[in-house]
Amino acid sequence: MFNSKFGSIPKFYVRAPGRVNIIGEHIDYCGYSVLPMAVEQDMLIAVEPVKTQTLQLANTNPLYPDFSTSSNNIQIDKTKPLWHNYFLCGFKGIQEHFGLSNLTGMNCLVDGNIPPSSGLSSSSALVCCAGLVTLTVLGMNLSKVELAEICAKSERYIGTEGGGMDQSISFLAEEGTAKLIEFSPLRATDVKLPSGAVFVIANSCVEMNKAATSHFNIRVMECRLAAKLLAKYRGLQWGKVLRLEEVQTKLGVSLEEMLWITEDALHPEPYSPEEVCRCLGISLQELRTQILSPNTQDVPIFKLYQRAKHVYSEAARVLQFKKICEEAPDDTVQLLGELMNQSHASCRDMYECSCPELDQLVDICRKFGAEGSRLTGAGWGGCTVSLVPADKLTSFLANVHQAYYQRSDRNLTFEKQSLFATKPGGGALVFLEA
Ligand code: ADP
Ligand code: NG1
Repeated sequence: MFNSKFGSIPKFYVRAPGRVNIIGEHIDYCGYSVLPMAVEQDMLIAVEPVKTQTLQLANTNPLYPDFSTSSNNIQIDKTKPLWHNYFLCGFKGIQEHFGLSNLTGMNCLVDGNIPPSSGLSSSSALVCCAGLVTLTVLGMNLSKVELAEICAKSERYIGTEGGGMDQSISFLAEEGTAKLIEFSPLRATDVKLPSGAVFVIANSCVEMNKAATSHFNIRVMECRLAAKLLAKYRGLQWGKVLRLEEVQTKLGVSLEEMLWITEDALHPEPYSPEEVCRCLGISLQELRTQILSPNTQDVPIFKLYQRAKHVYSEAARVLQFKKICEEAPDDTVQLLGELMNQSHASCRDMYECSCPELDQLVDICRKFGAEGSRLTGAGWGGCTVSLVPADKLTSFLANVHQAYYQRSDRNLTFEKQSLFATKPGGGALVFLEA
């Protein structure tokens, strides 16, 4: 296909994987550690550097139209998350990092098999793959940590205020192990998953694009506001505080204590923008221009208590999960399953990032043998991840298939991509011709 598109052959190939987040949802952008693993599904880009300053992009999937632009004038339209804009995020991130204005052009063919808008990070895999493509064309070197940080920052050009989990695992993943990803400074530690159980991904087949809606950014802003109100309540300089983790670190208290402080400082009733302004002693104009993102300017209410409760309790669950994996007691699988179930309940009730289909799928997975099941990724659709004892895997897959995907009232096209067991995969790679 490369040959028929560009009349030449690729010089090298780059792949970057998607991921499944096992536990630690919506807390990376609050500064807290998360526990993902790379999946086998990935973005693969065939590349030919060219002498002209033109960037030509094509895709093996006809849903994603060809695109061409000058490599010296990269414009990313935040209002339309078209596929090529994700490529441009990675491209621009590397270009800016090296302060280059004159980049050579390239011909690229993209081939991806990560289900899009399903919580398995197809967007970040594309951004990371494009970043690594650009670095390779330039003949420059960066560490995996540097690449992950650049790509996490540059994916925000699409308009979403995400954390760094997806880009970090895409670069730092290693086959056979999940990773605890910690931030500031970014680092990844192996987490040995229990033998005797398997992680199974099931797609609810409800798609939710993070950049095309404001759901995701509203949550980021609610956490930001909660952090500021908590900091002010405890007499900290709240002006520069952006993340809930900063409040905990500045106070030097435990996550459990942060849950009590949240109970004292915030109320469960939603906050209007006017109330937030009164609490912080700022004007509506300041709230909008100095704190909120462009797509959350007119949000009528903010649920600060619920979001902070989710974040602090979820951060604690991640640490418990890792500890159980390390200590490996006899009932490891059951204990891990319980934490995953608690995580789902918190995402559903406190963070409100589930949806009826995800809740139903989680129930079906538990009914047919999962020790734990939860939504994974941003939510509002997308996939669940379930922990299934290995001896129950075959019956689990057959029963979930029948109960969720074969229901006559649902118009689902079941593909191999919809329900599958997964193992920790490796990270991004460059394949050079010998
Ligand atoms: P995710 O949770 O998978 O990261 P997003 O909604 O954030 O979901 O991003 C999905 C977007 O990523 C798609 O709408 C598309 O623009 C882009 N994308 C995903 N897969 C591909 C692909 N194979 N080729 C081109 N673009 C893709
Ligand atoms: P998805 O939508 O699953 O790729 C998003 C964010 C993550 C993280 C999760 C929720 C981006 C690129 N990704 O992931 O950073 O916040 O939601 O845990 O913004």
